[in-house]
Order: sequence, then C-alpha cells, then structure tokens
Amino acid sequence: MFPDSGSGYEECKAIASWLLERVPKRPLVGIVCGSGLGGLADGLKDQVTFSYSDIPNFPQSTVHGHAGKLVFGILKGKPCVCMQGRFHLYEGYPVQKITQPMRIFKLLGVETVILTNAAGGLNQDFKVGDVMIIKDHINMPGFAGINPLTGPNDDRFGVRFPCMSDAYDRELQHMAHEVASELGYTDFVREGVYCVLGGPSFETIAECRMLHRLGADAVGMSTVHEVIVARHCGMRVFALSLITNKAVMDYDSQEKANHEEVLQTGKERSKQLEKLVCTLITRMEHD
Ligand code: 6GU
Repeated sequence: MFPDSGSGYEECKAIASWLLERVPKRPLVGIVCGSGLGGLADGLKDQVTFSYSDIPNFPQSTVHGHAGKLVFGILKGKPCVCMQGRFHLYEGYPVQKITQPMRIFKLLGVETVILTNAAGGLNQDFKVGDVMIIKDHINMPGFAGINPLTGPNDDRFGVRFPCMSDAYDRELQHMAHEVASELGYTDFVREGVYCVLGGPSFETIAECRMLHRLGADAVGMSTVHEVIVARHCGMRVFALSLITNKAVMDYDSQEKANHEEVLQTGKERSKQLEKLVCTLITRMEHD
C-alpha cells in the first residue's frame, strides 16, 4: 500500500549525519540552483563539495545544465549549502525522492531555503530576462494527487495538513524588492505566481492560455514540490524565477520553447540574479 520512497526520517538522518561528519559547520541557509544558475555556489568561501554520486543514497541528477553537486561554504560569514542541480518529476523519481534534499537540509540545521528556477513567462508584461519573485504557486500535479507529502505523515518533520497560504516568506519578498531597488534592478525584477507542471514536454498553446487565465504568471517544472516539503518541516522559503522565454500564447507565433534558449538566458542574467540572492542572504537574520 505504501511503497517506501526512501525519504523517511531515518534515511534523511543517515545522509545528514554522513555530510555533517565531513563539513566544519552546520549550514543556516540552503540554496537550490535552477538551470544555468549554478554560479551562486562559486561565490562561497572555504568550499567543501560533494558530487551527488558520492553521497550514499542521495538522488542522482540526469539533466544537461544541472551539475549534480552539493557545495558547502561561507557567504559573508553565513554558512550555506548549495545544490548545483536539482531533481524533477520528469526524471522519473517519485516526488518524495526529488524533495528529499529539503528534509536533509532541515536535519543539517538549515533555517531558510532559497530556490531559483528557469521559467516560461505567461504574464504578457514579462520580458525574457526578467526575474520574478515568487509570491505564490499553483501545484498542478497536486490536483492529480501528486504531492510530496502523500503517504503516512512523520510528525518529526511536520503536521499532517500544513498551511500553504504563507509558503513564501513575505518579509524576504519585501527585502528582495528593497535589495533590487538598491542594486538598480527594478527594471527587470517582478513578482508573481509560479505554476508547476510535470514536464518534460513544454506546454501547448491551449495549456499556456489556460494557465494564464487561472492566474499564473510563469510556468516551469520545479520548485513547488521542494517548497511544500520545506514548509512542512518549518523552514523559511524564498524563491525566484528567471524568465528564460515567453510561453507561446497564440497560433500565429513562430516561437518554440527550447532548452538551449533557457540555458542561454540563464547565462546572460545569472550574475545579477546571483548578486541579488547574495545581498539578500547577507541581510537575513537567523536564530
Ligand atoms: Cl515555457 N515551460 C516550462 N514548463 N518550463 C520552462 C519553460 C516553459 N521555460 C523554462 N522552463
């Protein structure tokens, strides 16, 4: 009845303990880098790096543009852990497995999780290269019963029915707008609702139109599952989408979504996105 996802408390604890034996400090901030946005980890001092394949029982990433490394290090005095490369539903893992790193983060001591992703813009005011502060999400796979908290609840992580109306920390969103303004980034920093789909095929025109009418500003294939698990176990969440392409919304358009365009836009805007995240982290308060 309940297939073992391998992401239970004991499994997560074993991986966290294995890592803690090998790093000098418990991280306070956990960062998940989206496609083409892995450069954030390079700014960390005193790095200790693990390939996912070297961490016993850690999931393995299979996507081009996702490095598959866990990097520990210090950012302006703050101990951080950074995932270069994440896991997606379309890779074929159970949703409980793709979100397991969030529980490992929690057991490492992480208090705040920052997630980035590459997304398609549905909001017609958005341009390629815009950075969207995520204020809310639509969990489309959740409507079909795909939710990482499905199965028996382990109270050591959190409650059976966690609230999601406050998933994205308002104070961090506010701070991010302030930082964006100070850095002169207001021209391209937006906010909006992110909708996740399973992928790996991109959306049809009819699907894009539907999602837009439902209130989504951007669409992608990640982040939401991680946010649900991170909130379940009580971590603070902040998330950003880099709008790497405009979702195709009309039948006259010659545009086609493709992964190369996604990676190229990531490269062009990534330095500013990293600066925004780094400045935000240095200002965050921790217990
Ligand atoms: Cl247009 N759709 C989805 N599902 N994911 C994306 C994307 C579009 N652009 C980047 N990632």
